[in-house]
Amino acid sequence: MRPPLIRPYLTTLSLTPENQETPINFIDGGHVDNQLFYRRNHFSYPGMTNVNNWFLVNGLVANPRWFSLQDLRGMPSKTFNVVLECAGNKRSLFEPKTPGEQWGKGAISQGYWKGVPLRVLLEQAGVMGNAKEIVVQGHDFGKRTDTDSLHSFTRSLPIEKACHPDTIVAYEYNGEPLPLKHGSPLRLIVPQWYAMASIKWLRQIRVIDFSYEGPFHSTDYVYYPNKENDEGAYPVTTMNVNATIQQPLDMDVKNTGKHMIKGIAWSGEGQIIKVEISTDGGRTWAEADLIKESDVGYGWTNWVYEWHAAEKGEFMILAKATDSQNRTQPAEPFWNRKGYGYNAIEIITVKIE
Ligand SMILES: Nc1nc2c(c(=O)[nH]1)N[C@H]1C(S)=C(S)[C@@H](COP(=O)(O)O)O[C@H]1N2
Ligand SMILES: [Mo]
Repeated sequence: MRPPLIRPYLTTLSLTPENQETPINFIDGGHVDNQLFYRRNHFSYPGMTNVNNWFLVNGLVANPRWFSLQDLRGMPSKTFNVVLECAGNKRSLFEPKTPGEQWGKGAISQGYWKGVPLRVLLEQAGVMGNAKEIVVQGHDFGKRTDTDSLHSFTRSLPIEKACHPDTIVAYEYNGEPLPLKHGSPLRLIVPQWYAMASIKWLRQIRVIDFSYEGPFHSTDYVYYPNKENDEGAYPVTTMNVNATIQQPLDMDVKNTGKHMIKGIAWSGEGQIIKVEISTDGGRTWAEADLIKESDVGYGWTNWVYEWHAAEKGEFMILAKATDSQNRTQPAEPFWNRKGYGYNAIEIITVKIE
């Protein structure tokens, strides 16, 4: 008899809109199955009969035009392993706490995205020399708690990032058409940026020569260092260098002997070059083995460290990643009012008996 199929599932934060996190402790290897990919939505899903198989490129372009799914399928494509991390990943770890979805460590996933470079589409539309930003709109819309009017999920991207050769309009995930919940039929994938930039259900891209302002751009996804005022605010863009311990689990109880400590590390700038582990609360550190992926994509790096637990007691295990820009995880998180970009050194506790 076959053993029953037992597998992890998503953790629910809210249902309408749907916000659920990946069981990150139980993700093995490189590519998250679409069923286990975290889901982050600001509104109800757009009615699929309203979502067209095409989107409009207009604004400062010589030839405003539509691009259909069929058009894109006929063009040269790129496929990358890209990690998407919500800017609110690990928000629940902030002290004092910050309002918003109380994500644990699972607002992150990755897999193979296939699509056409946005710059090719912008070139075909004849983007003009004075272009400064592109304003990207999704099909989903609704009310926000801070206004009565309806808003769509709309944000802008600097023209340089829009024209980066690896910013793509994706139509496949892990070799299948994009899942409905992850932006079908077409979504933007912006490697290295927090995932609010990777807009789902593409409806329109407008090229502009000024600084766009909108609630999902200049109210949300902004770091506000102060609780009481907006001084020193600046936009959320690239992912911070970060690491998560997948195994063992926090507060696990183990026997003395050998234990594999494993996890993931990622960064929005450059590559992960080092993950250091401490099994004595940060007094001493040793390097974990990095497991190199064959493709140089924009994915996370898996790592392992063999721990010889000789003595009994409670042990604080720390993980600290460093990237090729020499950015490393801080001991203290950078607290900000909306709780974005948490990347303090990862800590769990394990009891050995
Ligand atoms: N149209 C649209 N795009 C969106 C969002 C959204 O609510 N609407 N959420 C953004 C945010 S904040 C994140 S973290 C990712 C989540 O992508 P996923 O649901 O495919 O995991 O999508 C981004 N793109
Ligand atoms: Mo997000």
